[in-house]
Amino acid sequence: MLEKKSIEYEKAVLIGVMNQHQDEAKVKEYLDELEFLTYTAGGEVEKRFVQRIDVPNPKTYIGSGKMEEVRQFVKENEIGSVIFDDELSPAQQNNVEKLLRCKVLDRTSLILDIFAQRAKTSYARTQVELAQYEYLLPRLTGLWTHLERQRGGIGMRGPGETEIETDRRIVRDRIALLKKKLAKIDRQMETQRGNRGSLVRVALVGYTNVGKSTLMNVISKSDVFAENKLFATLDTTVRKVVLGNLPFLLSDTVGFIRKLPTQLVESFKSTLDEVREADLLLHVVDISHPNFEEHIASVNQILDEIDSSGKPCIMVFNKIDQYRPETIDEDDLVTERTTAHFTLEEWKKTYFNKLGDKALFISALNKENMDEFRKRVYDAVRDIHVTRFPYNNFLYPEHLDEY
Ligand SMILES: Nc1nc2c(ncn2[C@@H]2O[C@H](COP(=O)(O)OP(=O)(O)OP(=O)(O)O)[C@@H](O)[C@H]2O)c(=O)[nH]1
Ligand SMILES: [Mg+2]
Repeated sequence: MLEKKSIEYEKAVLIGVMNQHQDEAKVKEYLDELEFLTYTAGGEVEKRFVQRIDVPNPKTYIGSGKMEEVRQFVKENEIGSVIFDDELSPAQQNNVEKLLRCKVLDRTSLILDIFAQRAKTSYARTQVELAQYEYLLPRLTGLWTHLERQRGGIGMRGPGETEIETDRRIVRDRIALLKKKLAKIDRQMETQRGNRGSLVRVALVGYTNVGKSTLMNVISKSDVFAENKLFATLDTTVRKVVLGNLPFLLSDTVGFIRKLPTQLVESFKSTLDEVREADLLLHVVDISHPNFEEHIASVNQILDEIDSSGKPCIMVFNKIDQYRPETIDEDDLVTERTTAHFTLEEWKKTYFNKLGDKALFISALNKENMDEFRKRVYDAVRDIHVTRFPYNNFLYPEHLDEY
């Protein structure tokens, strides 16, 4: 019998704010990404609300007039979730939920939700669950302090308080348990990594959806899940790859994103150890994305957070087949030329100037420029190999025609 497949998308609205640091174009880009996240999580965006506001309202994040507009829309259109682009304080989330009477998510909880849906192995699931509880804990506290302030503490003792205290205790116990479980898996993983011997280790890193897994599949002939959604990969895959006569280990791991929740960075410690312990990073960039330079900055920031920014690194600009610069009409005398109008050649020049032979332009999908990619990776791995095993140098002469 044929399986009847119908995907039901939950209706959602997005809320963003415009301030001194975020102009209209920036807010649009951020909300585009939030919409992609929402779609990945199984939601369909019905409308975006944007408010010009410099200091967020401490109670409801956006002002009361805008909130009323949102409330009307939510009520009339059977909206399931309202999603804010920024992190809400526990009190704000609580207040807004009461006002709108629907689910209220922020960027962090949305990303956590996607990770929860996508975690397949028990290891990934444990890491996500830990991050979720870490997110929840101050929110239980927030609920309580919020009520306490309102009612002055008196009358709050009794079942209400006990209930929250119990909840908090349960969550704390669960966090302790998950941490223990992860510590145990961490030790196993460490031993596993130790068993891999002294092979040079190369890690694919980059923003989510840039093509890391696709590239992994091309060069290691493996079959890692790749998809046009965010966070297709949560677990790390490691493959032994041989280029010419040179074997090394290549790992594909979780993608990064702007404002990656700190809870996730912490609980994915072991997954990220693969990056931390790598000898060489291949920083993959989706050059066809209008925001790719900001993506590079976000990735570099996270690399810095996990003490990995000083490693040898090759910037791999992927998806050159899909790159389209913005154009200016001939009779348009107003629009100024910016980097958005750069041709691919101009980008190449820019990055070759900046990084020399540490920049590379390819299409993993069409297998364009893959020979050069292999050569650069070979050279970089060989450099590391000969410093590690100087006596072994004769094994790896420079015969570039071999691979
Ligand atoms: N046009 C084009 N699309 C590509 C290229 N490389 C990858 N893609 C597509 O980009 C999407 C994301 O690819 P993945 O390999 O899953 O990306 P990833 O970086 O592993 O993503 P996460 O695991 O989600 O972080 C898929 O739809 C790929 O088919 C390329 O060179 N050109
Ligand atoms: Mg992937």
